[in-house]
Amino acid sequence: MQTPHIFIKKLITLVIALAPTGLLAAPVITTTSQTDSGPLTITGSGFGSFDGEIVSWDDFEGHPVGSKINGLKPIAGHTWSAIYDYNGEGVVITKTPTEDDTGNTVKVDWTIDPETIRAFGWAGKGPYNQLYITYRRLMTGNFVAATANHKQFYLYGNKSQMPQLMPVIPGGQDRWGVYNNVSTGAISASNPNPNNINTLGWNWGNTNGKLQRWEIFTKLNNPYTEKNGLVQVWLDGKLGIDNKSYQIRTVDGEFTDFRLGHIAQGFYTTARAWFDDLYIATTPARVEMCDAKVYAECTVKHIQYVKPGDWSPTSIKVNLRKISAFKLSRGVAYLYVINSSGEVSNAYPSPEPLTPTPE
Ligand SMILES: [Ca+2]
Repeated sequence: MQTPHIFIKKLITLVIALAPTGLLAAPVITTTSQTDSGPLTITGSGFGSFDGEIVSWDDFEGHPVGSKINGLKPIAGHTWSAIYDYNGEGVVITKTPTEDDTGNTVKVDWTIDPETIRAFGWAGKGPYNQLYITYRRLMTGNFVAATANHKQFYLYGNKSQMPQLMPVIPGGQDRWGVYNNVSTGAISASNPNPNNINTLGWNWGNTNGKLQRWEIFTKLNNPYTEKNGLVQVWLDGKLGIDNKSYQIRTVDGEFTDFRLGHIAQGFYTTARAWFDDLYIATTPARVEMCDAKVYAECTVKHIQYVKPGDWSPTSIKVNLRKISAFKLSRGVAYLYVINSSGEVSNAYPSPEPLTPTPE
């Protein structure tokens, strides 16, 4: 005969064992605190460990306007380089070309030293089997769906340059998808969406000339023969591509190169793009500030850079950034903690007053 407290202990153990791990791990923000001009401390539970490394973070404010990208050191991660060792004026630091935003950005300009492929990032790193990639992008140019082939970035791998992955408007189409450069692209009953075309109507027309936040999370299929790879894309906070059964790779390789800007085939004589707040990590764990109380309804959303050493399961230290973006809109913003499993916390109102930090 068991004594009641032993029975209860066993019952609790059983309940914990049966509960989905995700439920137990969900992050909760309980409070924030801040001393004068110091970092904000976010306190709560379920933040977990950071569980990865930041391989790129740059807001480009530390680089003088006019600097060529080659050799610039980001705030965190790999030194920037241009593809094909390009060292001309086609990839340089410029001011953001919009009135409602300030600061420095990277301009990729295919029209200078005209070339179909112009891009920057890093090569020969990792290898990586999982990456969360985000940036703000503004692109212009005379894209023509019938003739143009445009890719925002390229991930290359270490097995004869495979695996690969790229946000793409496939040739002859005008809607954004994500492609591994392996599939035939042919639409069939068993493969109705081979290019992972988005479900929210993102096309050249409604992404051209706008400064927008792109987010891509990918996890390679494992083993490489299985169709269990992950590809998710958010544009201004909205999830428009969500494939959890993609065979990204067909070889036993992983990603080693990242090149942002990339191909503007068919319109390279007019194509220009500006990129800012470029962040890449091997974990989706991060802090976001956004304009909505429901995370999936965020439209203005800015990543809050956290050094991995400032992240613990119950507390995160962060210097808030891009606060002015929310002051200009509704004056209210919400903090979110996303853990390394991609689970999103409750919305926590931004601390008052919204103190802008130098940017
Ligand atoms: Ca910037």
